[in-house]
Amino acid sequence: MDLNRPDEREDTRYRICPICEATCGLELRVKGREVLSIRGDDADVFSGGFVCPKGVALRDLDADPDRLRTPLVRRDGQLVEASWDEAFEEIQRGLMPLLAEHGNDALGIYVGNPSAHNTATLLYMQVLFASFMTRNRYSASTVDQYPKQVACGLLFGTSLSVPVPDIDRTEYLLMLGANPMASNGSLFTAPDFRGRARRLRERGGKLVVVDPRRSETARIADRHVALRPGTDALLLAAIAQVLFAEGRVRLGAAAEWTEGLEVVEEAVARFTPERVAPHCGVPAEVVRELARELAEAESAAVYGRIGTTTTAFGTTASWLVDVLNVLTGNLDRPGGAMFPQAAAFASNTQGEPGRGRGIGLHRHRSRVRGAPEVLGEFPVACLAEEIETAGEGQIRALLTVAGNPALSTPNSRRLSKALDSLDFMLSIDFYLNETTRHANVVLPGPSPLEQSHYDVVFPQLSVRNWARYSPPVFEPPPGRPGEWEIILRLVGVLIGQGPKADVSALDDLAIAFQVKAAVESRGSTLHGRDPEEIRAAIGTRRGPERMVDLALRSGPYGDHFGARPEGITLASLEATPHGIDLGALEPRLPEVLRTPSGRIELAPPMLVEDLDRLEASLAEPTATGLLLVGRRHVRSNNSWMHNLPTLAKGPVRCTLLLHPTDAERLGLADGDAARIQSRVGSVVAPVEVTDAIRPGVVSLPHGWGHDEPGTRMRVAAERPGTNSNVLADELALDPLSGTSVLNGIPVSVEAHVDA
Ligand SMILES: Nc1nc2c(c(=O)[nH]1)N[C@H]1C(S)=C(S)[C@@H](COP(=O)(O)OP(=O)(O)OC[C@H]3O[C@@H](n4cnc5c(=O)[nH]c(N)nc54)[C@H](O)[C@@H]3O)O[C@H]1N2
Ligand SMILES: Nc1nc2c(c(=O)[nH]1)N[C@H]1C(S)=C(S)[C@@H](COP(=O)(O)OP(=O)(O)OC[C@H]3O[C@@H](n4cnc5c(=O)[nH]c(N)nc54)[C@H](O)[C@@H]3O)O[C@H]1N2
Ligand code: SF4
Ligand SMILES: [Mo]
Repeated sequence: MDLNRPDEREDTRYRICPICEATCGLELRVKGREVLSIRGDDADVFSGGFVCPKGVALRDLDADPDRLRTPLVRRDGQLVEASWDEAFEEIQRGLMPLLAEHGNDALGIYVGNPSAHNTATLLYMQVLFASFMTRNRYSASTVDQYPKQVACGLLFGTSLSVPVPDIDRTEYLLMLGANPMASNGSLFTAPDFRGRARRLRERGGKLVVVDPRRSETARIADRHVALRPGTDALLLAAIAQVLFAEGRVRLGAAAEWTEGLEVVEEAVARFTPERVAPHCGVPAEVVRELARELAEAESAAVYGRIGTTTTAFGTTASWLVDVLNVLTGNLDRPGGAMFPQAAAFASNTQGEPGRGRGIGLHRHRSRVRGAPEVLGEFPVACLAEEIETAGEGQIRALLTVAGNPALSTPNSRRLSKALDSLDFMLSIDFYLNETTRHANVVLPGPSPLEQSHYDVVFPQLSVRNWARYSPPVFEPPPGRPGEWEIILRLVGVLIGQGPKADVSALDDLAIAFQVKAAVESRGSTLHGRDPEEIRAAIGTRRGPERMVDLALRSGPYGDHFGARPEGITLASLEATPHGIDLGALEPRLPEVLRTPSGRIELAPPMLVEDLDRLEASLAEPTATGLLLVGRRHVRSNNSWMHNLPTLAKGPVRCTLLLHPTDAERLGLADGDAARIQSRVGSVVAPVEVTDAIRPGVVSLPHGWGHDEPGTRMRVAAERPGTNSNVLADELALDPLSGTSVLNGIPVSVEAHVDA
C-alpha cells in the first residue's frame, strides 16, 4: 500500500503516541503526506480517546522545518549536510583509529529518554551492546528511575518488576514525588490520570499527595502533605515503624513468599514519627495518620516517583515504598500495587517462573571517581570527568542516542566543555541542539510518523494488560533509512565490517541469535523447538517487526508458533488497530519472582545498611538555606519539544517559584530576575511568587536553556529559558543507584542586578 497517497484523498490512520509513558492511541487525519489533525482514538482499548497537547503536537514535530532530514558532518569546524555514505565514511575515519589505538572503552555511549519510546532504538541498541562491549555506558536512567529499578531488582529479581498502583480498583492511593496531572504518569502507565483519580474519589477512595509543592495533582487530592525535599525515605521509614509498633502489619497473600520481615522491623524501629518530624517538616501526628489510613483502607497502594528517586536516598525511599505495600497486605492484590504481565519482552515472563539470578550491581567501579556500576551502566554524573581525565580507559569518543545530556544532566556547563574536548562525537538525533552541536556527525532518524511502533517497556508498567502495534503512518522518503538500519550500519562499522556493511545480513544474524536464545532457554515457551522452523515462520519480516513478532509469539499470550493457535501474533495486532485488551492486572506471586531465593527478599542487606546512613542524616542540622526542586508542565517534555509552535505558545514556563515569605525576605517580586547559585554554578531566572510552594523551597523546571550557539531550533531560541542543571551538583549521588540528586539542591537566591 502506498501510505503517502498521491491522490491526495483524506484518510484516517491510528498510531500510539511515542512521547510519554501514557502511550495514548491517536487518530490522525491525513491527506497525502500531510497531517491534517490529531486527536485521541476513542476506540483505543487502553486510552479510550485521551490525548494531551504533546500528542497533538506530533503534527508540528512531523512538519518542523528545523527537524533534521539529512546527516550532518563537521567540515572545517562547521556542521554541513552530507549523504548517508559520506556520514558513515566519516564515522569510520574518525572513530575506528581511536578504538584501534585505545580499545573499546574509549567509546562512551549515552542513551536518552526517547529511546525508551522508540521501538527501533530500543531493540537495536540492544543489538549494538551485544556486539560491541564498552564499560563506558551511560543513560538518562541515572538522572531518573534507577533507584526504583535497583530496589525492585533486589526485592523481586528483575529491574522492571515494578509494582504499579492499581488505580482503577484501589481505595487509597498514597503518591510521593509524582505529578501525573502534568507528567501523565511514570513507571505507572495510566492514560487519563485525571479521569482515573476522579473515579477513585467518586467511589469513596482517597488520594494523598506528598510533595513540597501544591502540584496540579495535589490540588485534586484529598490531602496534601508538603514535606521538605529529600526526606521521603525518613517519612516512609516512620510510617513502617508505626505499622509495626501499633501491630498493624498484615502481609496477606504475600506472606507465604516474603522473607526478611523481622529484619525490616528491627531496622526501622529507630525511625519514630517524633524523630523524623522536624526533618520531614511533617508533624508526627500526620505520619501516624498516614500509617493508620494505609493500614485501614480496604485496599491501598503506595507509589513514589521522580521526587523520591532523584534524591540522596532514592533507592532506600523506593524500597520503602514497596515495603509499605507489603506490610499492608497490598502487594500483588487487586486494588493494591500489582505486577503487569506484558505480552512481550518482559524479563519477569522469561526463564524459569518463580526463580532467577537477580540483578547485577556494583560489579566494577568507574575509573576516576570509583563510582559503582549499576545495571550495566555508570552514573551519567561521572561522564564529564571520564572524558576530561587522561589515562587508560579515558573516553575519547562519544555516541549519544536520543539524548540531550548537555541540558539534562548535572553540572551541564562542565559536561558541555568536556564534550568539546572529545576526539570524536556521533549523535543519533533529529535536532541540532545543545548536545548534538558538539558532534562530528549527526544521524537523524525519520519522523516518528514514518516509523512503526510497539511499546517494549510500558506494557511492563501498565495499569492494565494490553498489546498494541502501530504501522508507520507515512512511508519515509526514498533512501531515508529507519533508525534500526542506522544503528545496524553503525554496528557494521564498530565490528570492523566498514561503512558499507550489509545491514540486512546483520539483521538476519541478530534475529538468528534471538531465536537460538529462545529455543535454548529453559523456561522459554520455545524451549527445544527447531530454530529453522521458527526462523521460517517469521522470515518474511525485517527489522523491529520481526523481533516484535518473535517476542509476541513466544510471550505469555502468544501463539507459541502453532502450539497455541488462538494466541497473539504481530499479524493479529495488525488486524486490530485499536489494540487488544488483555484484562485487568492479576496476582502474579510467586511466578513473577526472579530472585535467587524464589522469595520476595524484603530486607536486602545493601538497603538495610543504608538505613544507618539515613539515620545519620537525622543528626545533620536541617538546612537553613533554600532547597531547589524541579517540576514538569504538560506542554513541555524534558528538553526537546520546545521548538514546536503549538506547545511553545502561552505564558513563560521556565520560572523560579518562590514562597511569599521567602520573596519578601529576599526583596523579590513577581517577574523580577533572580540569581540562583549552587555549589557548582549560577543562573538567572524570572521569579513567580506563589504560596503553592513550601517556604524554604524553590522550584525551577529542567530542560531549558536554548540559547547556546550553533543550535538550530528557531522557535525554542525565541524563549530559551534557563538551564537548571547548571545548578545540579555532579558529586551529589544516591550511592546505591548512582542516581543524581536533582531534587533538594541547596541554593541561594538573590535579586539579579544587570551589570
Ligand atoms: N534537573 C533535572 N534534570 C533532569 C530531570 C529533572 O527532573 N530535573 N529529569 C531527568 C529525566 S526523568 C530524564 S528522562 C532526562 C531526559 O534526558 P535526555 O534523555 O538526555 O534528554 P531529552 O530532553 O529527553 O532529549 C531527548 C533527545 O532525543 C531526541 N529525540 C527525540 N525523539 C527521538 C527519536 O525518536 N529518535 C532519536 N534518535 N532522537 C530523538 C531529541 O531531539 C533530544 O535531543 O532528564 C533528566 N534531567
Ligand atoms: N509534560 C511532561 N510529561 C512528562 C515529562 C515532561 O518533561 N513533561 N517527562 C517524562 C519523564 S522523562 C518522566 S521521568 C516523568 C516524571 O514524572 P513525575 O515523577 O510525575 O514527575 P514530575 O511531574 O516532575 O513530578 C515530580 C514532583 O515531585 C515533587 N518533588 C520534588 N522534590 C521532592 C521530594 O523530595 N519529595 C517529594 N515527595 N516530592 C518532591 C515536585 O515538586 C514535583 O511536583 O514524566 C514524564 N512525562
Ligand atoms: S499523555 Fe500526551 S504525550 Fe503522553 S502519550 Fe498521551 S498524548 Fe502522548
Ligand atoms: Mo524521565
